Order: sequence, then C-alpha cells, then structure tokens
Amino acid sequence: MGMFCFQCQEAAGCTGCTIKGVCGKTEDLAKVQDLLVYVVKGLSEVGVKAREVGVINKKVDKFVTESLFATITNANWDNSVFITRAKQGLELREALKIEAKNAGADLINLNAAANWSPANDSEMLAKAETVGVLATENEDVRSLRELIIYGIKGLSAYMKHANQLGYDDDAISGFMQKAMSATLNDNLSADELVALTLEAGKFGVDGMALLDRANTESYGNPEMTKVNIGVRNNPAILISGHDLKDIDQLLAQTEGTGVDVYTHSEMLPAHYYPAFKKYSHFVGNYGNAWWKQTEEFEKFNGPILMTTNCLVPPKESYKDRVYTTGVVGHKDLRHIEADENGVKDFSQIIEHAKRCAAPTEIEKGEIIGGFAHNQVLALADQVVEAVKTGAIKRFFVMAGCDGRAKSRNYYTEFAEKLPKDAVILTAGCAKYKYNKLNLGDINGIPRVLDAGQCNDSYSLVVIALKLKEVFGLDDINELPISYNIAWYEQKAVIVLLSLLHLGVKKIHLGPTLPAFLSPNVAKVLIDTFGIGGITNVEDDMKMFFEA
Ligand code: SF4
Ligand code: SF3
Repeated sequence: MGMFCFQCQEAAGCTGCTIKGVCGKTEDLAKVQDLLVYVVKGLSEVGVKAREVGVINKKVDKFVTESLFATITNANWDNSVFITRAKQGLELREALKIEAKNAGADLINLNAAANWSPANDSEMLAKAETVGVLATENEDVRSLRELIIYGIKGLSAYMKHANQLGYDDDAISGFMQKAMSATLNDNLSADELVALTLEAGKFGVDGMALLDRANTESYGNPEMTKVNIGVRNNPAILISGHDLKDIDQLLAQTEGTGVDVYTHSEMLPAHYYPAFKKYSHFVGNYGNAWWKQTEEFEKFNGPILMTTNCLVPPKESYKDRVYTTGVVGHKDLRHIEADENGVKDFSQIIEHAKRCAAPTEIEKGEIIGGFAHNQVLALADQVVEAVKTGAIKRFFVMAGCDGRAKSRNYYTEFAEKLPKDAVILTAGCAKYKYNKLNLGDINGIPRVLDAGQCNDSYSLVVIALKLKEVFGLDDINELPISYNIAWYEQKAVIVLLSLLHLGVKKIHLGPTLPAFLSPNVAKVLIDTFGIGGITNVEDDMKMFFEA
C-alpha cells in the first residue's frame, strides 16, 4: 500500500500525495508520521481521562505539542525521530495510565489507540500501514477529523514557541488532547465535529494571544522598521523559521565574534523587535520565502540555522552548511539540542561561519515592516482619519503562506492592481509576493502593513476589533476589510479556524481550496461562513469591490 497525505496546499492533483509527497516526503516518512499521530491520539485519550481526575502531566503536554509540531509540512524529514517518538509516546501513555488510575480515573473502554502495545519494531511498522488518513472510511468524517487535526498541529507550533519562552496555558493543552482524542470517537456526529472545529478556532485565538504575550513581554513590541536586504563583507549565519528564542540566543552568542547574522523567510520579523535591534551585527534579511531556499542557501555561502519549518530537503551543494534545532530535522543535517535549561550552544555554527566567505549579494535596498497591533494602534488616529476622509477605502488581509506554485503569482498581480486607496494587511511568509514592490503610502501609512510572522495574524485581528470599536460597529464584517488569504501548511489552518471563530465571513482562500475538505464539508463552510476560493485577479477584484 502506498502513502496518503493531503495536509498541505501542494497535495498532488488537489487530492492527495500517494506515491511521494510534492514536498519531498517519502512513503516511509509519511507512514511513521501517521504512526506518531496515532500514538498521540491514544495518549491524548488517556490525557483527557487523567485531567478528569485532576492529573495534569506536563511531560505529556510537552510531548503532544512537540510531536504534532514535528509532523507539520516541511518540519522534520528524519524517519528515526518519529519512530523514537512513537516509542516514547507509548511509554508516557502507560505511565500516565498508572498515575490516572491511582487518582481514580476510569480507564475501561478506551479506544484501540490507547491500548495498543507493539511487541517489536516490525509490529510497529505494520501498524503504521493501517492508521493513516484513509483509515476513516466516511469521507465527511475523515474531512472533519483531519481539519481538526491540522488545526491542532498548527496550534501546537504556536504553543511550542510560547513554551520556549516560559509561557503555557493548561486549558489549551487540555483542549489539544480533547480534540485529538475526539478524532478516535466513532460516535461523534458531523455536527459535533463541526462544533469541535470551531472550538479549535477559539483555542487558536487563545494560543496566538499567548504567543503574542510571550514574544512582546520577552522582546518588546514590534516597531515600524526598515530592514536592509543587501549584504556586508563579513562571514555570516543565516537563521530561518519562527523561533524567537533561538535568534535571541544566536545574536547574543555571535556578538563580538566578527560573524554577522541575517534572517531568512519567516525570521524577518525578528528585526521589528526592540530587543534584537540593539545588535550591530544583526545586518538584515537575505532572500525570500522558504521555497526559494534551495537557490538562496547556495548563494549565502555561510552556515544556516533552521529553527522550524519550512525546511526543504537540502541539496548536496550546501547541506554541510545547514544545521537544525528544535523539532526540525533531517538525517543528513547536524542538529543542535538545548541543554536542560533550554540553553543552546551555537559555537560550532559560529566557528563554521568563520571559515566561510561573506554572502553573495542578491539584492539591495530595504523593506519596511513592524506593524503589529501596538504599532498600528499607535498610528490609530492617522489610520482612522484616512478612513474617514476616504484616503483609505479598503483593507485587504492577505496574510498566510507563500509557496512554489506558479499560480501564486496571482498575489503579486493582485497587490499591484489594487487601487491606490487600498491597504494590504499581511503576516506570514505570504508577504514575499508583494513586500518588495514599492506600493507607496497613503498619507505616510505604507500600503503594505506587515504585522510579522503567520502567528502575528493575531495582530490583524486585534487591529480589526479596534477599528470596529472606533467606528462603533456591531459586526466585524461591517468593516471595509476583505480577506484574500494564501495558505500552504497547517499553521494557516489554525489561523483560518481562529478567524471563523471570531465571526469573520467571506474569507477567500487560495491558490486552491484544501484537498482535505470533502464536498459536503466545503459546502458547510461556504454556506455558513461564505468561504470561497480565488479565480483570476480581474474577476476577483470586481467581486471584492462589489461584495
Ligand atoms: Fe503532499 Fe503536502 Fe503531504 Fe507533502 S505535506 S506529502 S506535499 S500533501
Ligand atoms: Fe511560511 Fe512555511 Fe506557512 Fe509561518 S514558513 S507561514 S509556509
């Protein structure tokens, strides 16, 4: 039997990858990832029972969060990591059962996933063949279960970043396990699964708010910032992914070594934080979104540190220069672990950089960003005035992900063709489709307001809620805001569910609708929330302005 995966926007033929992932995922890797998700479901069921009797095991919570994060698209390519984790999950599950039983938990009638114990590795691998997405036969139930699981995977990523900075929320961990466990329950109706999907959106908002608090209390509020996109003549390290704690440690350890630091893709917003601006060796952003890494890592010349997704399987030409940390991994790359206090020693990357040439310049100039909620609210008077006078007629939320599909050029064209009185609100790596276009400003307000990483979509929500309050509106949908969102991986799924939970209607998703939405589930989303896809720039522009 082959593999089956349809969790990202690149799913082959808009249906699912069955022989090899378009992302590069092999059949073996797909199966061990399926296995780990299955183990997490069983562990989560025991976790729910344990919570019912007041037992909260933080090791279990951390394990669930990190394991799901590791299965996100383009996060971890190392089969052995998933096998080791599956074994750890089974051990944790049995230990938790004892703890829960001692506290009076009723562990009778658990699902098979919570009781299954393989005798050896081959039994484990045999199980992997039978527990993938297609194990759920009913197409609509499968669709809703996977929609929930992908949302929880996205949320797990944001929770991991918050946890790194010492922030946690027991209610979110509890919900993540409740939701994973619910995907084992054959008695739940479609309506109950839809309700759970929307509840995931509520916890998505809470998770992004928690991470926002973790980031801003640790590193200050993002500020309007001009980021250099050219290079200097020193050897350098390129850091990518989403983990701010990693860049914090890297900047501190590289200070005074003669080695510069540049950001790539989703790490660009690190430049907006006051805590990182103080470093004179924090030079700028190199390159574009994740999918350009195969070409840009080659030209960078120095070592690269991947802190999270998106890691593309590395090319021979530069793979000896790529390091991974956290949940990201690949068998051919060196991995840096944290010590028991969360401290990471990056000295081997720094020494590596010293042996390398300075980066090859690929562009010059600067980009502007840092428009998270605090900065935009500081400009609120100006923004409100511009809306009242008609200088700004409409906002377009174009947050989300970038990707290699040619059809995504739609977003560049859309940004270029927007009327000059429209402002783009963005977050996530989707911005690389238009953040170097020089779209100008409206009375000093740039026409592309970049809030930061994909999780900073939370900021866009805060801004929208503030505008609703200022204009005295009852409904967020009465604002002159349209949503034309690009998605790729599972973090975008939790952002979408969060927006739905907040009552945002008529969100357009592209470049294609998720393959994991069955026709009936898609219909529910269309009928209830007015969700739609995209067509071509001209027709969509008309549709948005007539809506
Ligand atoms: Fe295919 Fe996306 Fe799954 Fe990769 S993550 S195998 S591209 S659906
Ligand atoms: Fe990009 Fe992977 Fe989604 Fe954080 S780095 S947004 S795709």
